[in-house]
Amino acid sequence: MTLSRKALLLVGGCATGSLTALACFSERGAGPGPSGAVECSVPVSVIDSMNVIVAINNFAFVPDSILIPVGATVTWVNCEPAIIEPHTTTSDSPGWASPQFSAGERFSRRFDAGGVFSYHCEPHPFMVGKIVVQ
Ligand SMILES: [Cu+2]
Repeated sequence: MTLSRKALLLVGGCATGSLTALACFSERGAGPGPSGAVECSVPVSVIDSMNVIVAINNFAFVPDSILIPVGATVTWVNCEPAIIEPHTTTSDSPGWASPQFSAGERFSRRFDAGGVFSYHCEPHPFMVGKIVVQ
């Protein structure tokens, strides 16, 4: 019992800190990736049913489309190398607009209503994504 409780606490910790989240990514790693892949190259990490990570990597949201339950929180983690300029996550319709965040940083938003939410990166309009909340 003690062991499983500790494991649960660790999982919870993954949702609360960007550095921890990155560590979780590599722990859960998808095995060997393409050479030059950044540390958190796992496309998405469902920490629990209410916490989902979208990676920003190579000027793309990965995955670019996700389905989440109402009330879930999406955390975008900038997985780019440090030399890459910062990104944003900005809803196409009024909704949310993150500040620019650099490599290793993150931005979270909770989705309390159902719907389809398209978003983009402000400095790089070709970076687009979609969140379906059901
Ligand atoms: Cu961008």
